[in-house]
Amino acid sequence: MRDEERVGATREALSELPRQGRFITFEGGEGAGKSTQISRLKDRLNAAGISAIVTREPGGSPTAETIRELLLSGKVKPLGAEMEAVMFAAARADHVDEKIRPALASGDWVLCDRFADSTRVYQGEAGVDPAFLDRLEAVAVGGYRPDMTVLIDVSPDVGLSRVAARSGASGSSSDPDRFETDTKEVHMRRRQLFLDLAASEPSRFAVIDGGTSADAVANEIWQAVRARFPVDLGHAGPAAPDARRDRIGG
Ligand code: Z5A
Repeated sequence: MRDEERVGATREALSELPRQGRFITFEGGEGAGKSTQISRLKDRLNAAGISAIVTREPGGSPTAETIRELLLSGKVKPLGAEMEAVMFAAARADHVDEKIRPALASGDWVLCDRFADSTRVYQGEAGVDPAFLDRLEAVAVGGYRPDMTVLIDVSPDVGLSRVAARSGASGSSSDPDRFETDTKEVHMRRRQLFLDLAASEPSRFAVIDGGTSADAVANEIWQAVRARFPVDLGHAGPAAPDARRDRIGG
C-alpha cells in the first residue's frame, strides 16, 4: 500500500467513529457575507439549544493558521497552483484532526468558513488537474465531508465592493491578499464553478442569494438549515426576525 493510500485508509477508519454534531460549510466569493452569516447562524442554533463552534479555512488550528499566513501572503505562489493546493490540503488535514473531528464527536455542530469546495474552485480554476484534487481531498478530509454546504452567491462586483468598503471603513492600509488581486474575469469564473458544484450535488448544497440584506440572507439560511435537519430543529420555531436588524446592509 502506498503512503498516500495508508494515510487515507487510516483517516477513513477514524471517520467511522460516531459523529454526533452536524458539519456545515459556507462557500462563496470574497465579500459574499460568509463570516457575517456564520455568526448569525451560530446565534440561532444556540437559541435553539444547539452548541456550535465557528472555524475557518485556511486555518482553524494553530498549524493550519501558520500555513494560512504563508498562503495568503503570496509567498507560496511562486511554487505554482498545484503546490498551493498541496498546502491548502495539509492545513485542512490538521484542521480536521485537531478541531473538526473532536468537535463533531463531542456533539457540537461545526460551522466552517470555506472547506474543500474552495480548493476545487480556486485551485481548479487555476488549472490544477481535478483528479489530483480528488486525491488530495481524500487524504485531507478523511471522510469528514460536510452534511450541508451553504453557497452564498453574489456577483463579484457586489462582493469586491463590500470588501473595499470594509477596508476603507477600518482605515486599513494593508495590501490585498494573494487572491484579492485576481482579475474580475477570474472572480466570475470562480462564481460559475461554485454554482456548477452546487448543481452537481443538490442534496448537499443550499444556494442562497447573498445580494439582499444581511437579515434577509440570514432568514433564508435559517429556513434552509431547518429544512435540512428537521429532526434536530423541527421544534426550533419559525424563522424569527433577526434581533440585529439593520446592523448590516439591511
Ligand atoms: N482559498 C483557496 O484558494 N483554496 C482553499 O482551499 C481555501 C481558500 C480554503 C481566504 O480568504 C482565501 O483563500 C480566499 C480563497 C482562498 N480568497 N480570498 N480572498 P479569507 O478567509 O481572508 O477571505 P474570504 O473567505 O474571501 O472572506 P471575506 O472576504 O471576509 O468575505 P466573507 O466572509 O464572505 O464576507 P463578510 O466578512 O461576512 O462580509 C464582508 C463585508 O460585507 C463586511 O463589511 C460585512 O459587514 C458586509 N456584508 C456582509 N453581508 C452583507 C449584506 N448582505 N449586505 C451588505 N453588506 C454585507
